[in-house]
Parts: sequence; C-alpha cells; structure tokens
Amino acid sequence: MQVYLSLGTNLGNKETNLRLAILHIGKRIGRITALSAFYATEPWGFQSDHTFLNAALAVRTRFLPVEVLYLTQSIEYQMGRMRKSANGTYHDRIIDIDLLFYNDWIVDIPELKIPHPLMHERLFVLEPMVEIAPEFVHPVLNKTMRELMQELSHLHAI
Ligand code: PH2
Ligand code: MG
Ligand code: MG
Repeated sequence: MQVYLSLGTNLGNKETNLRLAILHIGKRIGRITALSAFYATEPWGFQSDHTFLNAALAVRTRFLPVEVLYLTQSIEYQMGRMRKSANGTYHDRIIDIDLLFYNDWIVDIPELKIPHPLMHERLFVLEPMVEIAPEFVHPVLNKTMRELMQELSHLHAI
C-alpha cells in the first residue's frame, strides 16, 4: 500500500520539525520511498506572521487509511501540537501531517477524506508532489499532479 503525505510547520525550528516528523513516520508508518525538498511558503487561508516550511513524501505501509490517520495524529501529538484546525479556521502549528492519497482509493467518512479535498487548490501541496510524483493521477479529478499544478498556476496568474 502506498500513501502520500503532506507535512507543514510554521513554529519553532521548522527544518528540525520536518526532519523529526519524517523520522517518526519512517519508524511507525512504513518505509519512505520518496521525499521532496522543503519549500518555504506563505500562510494559505489564514493570517500569520510565521511562514511555513512544507514537504511531501511517499510511504510504503501495511496500515489501512484510518490506521495511518491515527498514527499521524499520534506523531503530531507526540511532537507537541496543541490546537487542531476546526471548520476552516487554521492556527500556527509545530507540525501538521495530512493524508493526500492512499493508492488510488477514495475514502469519504466523517473523520477522513482521501484524496485530501483541498490539495488541488494548494500550491504548497502540489509543488512538492510534482517534484516526487509528477505523473501520479488524482483518482477523483483524473488529472496528474503536473496538470493540477499547471491549472492552479494559471488561476494565480489571472
Ligand atoms: N496548512 C494549512 C493552512 N495553510 N499554508 C501553508 N503555506 N502551508 C500549510 O501547510 C498550511 C497553510 C492547514 O493545514
Ligand atoms: Mg493541513
Ligand atoms: Mg492536518
């Protein structure tokens, strides 16, 4: 089973936060088969003085989607994340680990949506995904990461 994860942090030593999360993911979720560079990005969807560092990675895992979710939440908690985003209100955070894709599966239950419902609107997710999996096809939109990023870049240029 292959899962794509997105990482984000905008508090503390951001590079250390990403490296530590990656270490935990490798130990607890599965073998990391691809890792993007770390991208410095502006806060998206909320106001903050703290800019982000974002990355994406591919993990080979034996766990099911909900199990991966619990593991990522456990890692976030272990790393000291306090407040979670609720109903579209975002907060500064030490670490955020989001599930983007799980094979080509579609998961739609209250606690988990896969593919991540906003990923195609976020350059901070698409840019690292294009780096590690440009030809990966979004199973709902039926477009590659490269195509989704081109579409989004055009929207931003208008
Ligand atoms: N995560 C959010 C909301 N806004 N902006 C950036 N640049 N990077 C993020 O990881 C991010 C965000 C919700 O989780
Ligand atoms: Mg998030
Ligand atoms: Mg999250």
